[in-house]
Amino acid sequence: MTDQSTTVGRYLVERLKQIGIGHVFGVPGDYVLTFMDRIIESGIEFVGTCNELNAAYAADAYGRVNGIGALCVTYGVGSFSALNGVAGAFAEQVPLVVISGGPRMALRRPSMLLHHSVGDLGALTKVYENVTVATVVLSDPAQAPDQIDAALAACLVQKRPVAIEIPVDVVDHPCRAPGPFAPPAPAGSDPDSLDEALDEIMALMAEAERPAILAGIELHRFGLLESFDDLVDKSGLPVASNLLAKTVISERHPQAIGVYEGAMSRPEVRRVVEDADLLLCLGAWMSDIDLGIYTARLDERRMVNANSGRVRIHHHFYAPIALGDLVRGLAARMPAGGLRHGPFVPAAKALDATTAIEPETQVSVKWLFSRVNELIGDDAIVIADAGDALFAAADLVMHRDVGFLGQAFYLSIGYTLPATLGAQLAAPTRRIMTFIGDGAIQMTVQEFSTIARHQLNPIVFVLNNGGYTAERLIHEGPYNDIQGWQNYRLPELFGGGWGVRVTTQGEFEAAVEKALAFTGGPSLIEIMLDPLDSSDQLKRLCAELAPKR
Ligand SMILES: Cc1ncc(C[n+]2csc(CCOP(=O)(O)OP(=O)(O)O)c2C)c(N)n1
Ligand SMILES: [Mg+2]
Repeated sequence: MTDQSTTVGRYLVERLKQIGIGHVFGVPGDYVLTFMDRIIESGIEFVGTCNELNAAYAADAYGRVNGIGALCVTYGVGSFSALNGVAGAFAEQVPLVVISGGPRMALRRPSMLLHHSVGDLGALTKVYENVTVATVVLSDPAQAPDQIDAALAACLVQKRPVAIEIPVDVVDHPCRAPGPFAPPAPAGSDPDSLDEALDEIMALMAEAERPAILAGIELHRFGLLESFDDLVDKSGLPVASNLLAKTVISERHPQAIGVYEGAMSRPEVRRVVEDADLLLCLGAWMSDIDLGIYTARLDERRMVNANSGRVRIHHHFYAPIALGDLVRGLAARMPAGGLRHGPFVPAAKALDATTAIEPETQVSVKWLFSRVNELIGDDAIVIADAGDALFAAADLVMHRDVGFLGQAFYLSIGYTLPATLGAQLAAPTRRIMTFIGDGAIQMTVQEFSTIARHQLNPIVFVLNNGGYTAERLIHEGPYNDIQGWQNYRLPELFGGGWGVRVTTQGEFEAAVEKALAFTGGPSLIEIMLDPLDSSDQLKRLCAELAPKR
């Protein structure tokens, strides 16, 4: 007789605990209520959000900080609502477990029209297959443990979302008990390919006069920050990062030069990266944003690119090569004293300036971020939304790794307010500062209430420039206007924290002083900006994106 000592629902929550899930975000529905009971009895905290899109964003940010995140929603209406958030996690390689309830197996017959479905019960799976690395329906309790383990392994190895649908009548069905969780072995390297690639890279590095490193997000996703730090220290080389990968290294590190994003970058960062006679790109993917909308002047003949399990040197490839093996291999081969390199300016030195405060002058974007740079503490996490906030935040100097979160590739506006909830629950002792536009906040504003409900104390800066400025600068039209909100009154409406509207630098100073001292709930500082004021980065980007006549 095979072991039947637990149930499918309990098996799944036990596995979630074993892989490090402490919170699950979601919204209930009749298809998922009994599974939610299993979550609650397990000791995992269920965090109710106002809608499922926000649950996905919150779980995504939780996953970026914690290493893995999870959401739990009802069938159809819940899963479809969450989809955009899951797609963002897929695009930016965030490990996320999407659990949904499902109709009873006993009712799944072609003639049945079941509520929350689109009619065809296969439709949801077909849609989710495009934004996950595994989508499973636990239709057979005997198979469910293996399906769960395989899906979670795919999530952990590939660092991308998986979807698990658990039908109502399967939740409490007996199944075998979970053993200890064996984390899946990371994808390995071919030893000969690795050796040869290391030899070739080291020979190129030894010849180069101005080598530099461009650091990408895979260093974070694959848990390589310590190994990378070691390589950076031993090499002595300047390090820039992509915007998505901002803070894979502390930006106070003496070799960290800041974010590279083509023409959007500061000129001194651009010079080091584009003039490098050998650019070692580690775990970096080059999205159009990372390339400053193709304004980047990077020459393949002077690049080594290691990502997605392979190494490309000029125009040839080595594979399979795990990024971790390459990073550790390079560190081990670095000559004592490091490599020769060209001149560079550390980000901390380039950007540390005292910002003059003129109490009566209106706050501008440039002034704001220069001032915020001085306010960032060691434990800060900055979360920046995909309007001007994201671009302006690129040049903040963050002290610690994992100090910056933003959807720098997928760019879905509204991500950051739910992300603030998720990140703060994953990192309760860190001070979160979130920068969100007046347009973006209208997308996901309800989650301010969940932040207040849990008495979390991030500081949310709402950049109110009277609409969609990023779009205005690309192409103006009446669609870029929005209904003006009194955002500073949200804490009053949602019953927690406090808010204030500021226009001048003096008002900003008073507000931020109060917010930094306040720990009883969220602070919301609404900053009134000129509609056409923007960061230098955005001005450069919009000039590139404007329709060419
Ligand atoms: C979900 C989603 N819808 C639409 C867009 C297109 N979009 C990009 S930026 C932007 C305007 C954002 O406005 P706001 O948050 O006020 O920031 P601002 O541009 O004013 O800095 C829009 C609508 C998007 N990126 N994501
Ligand atoms: Mg705006």
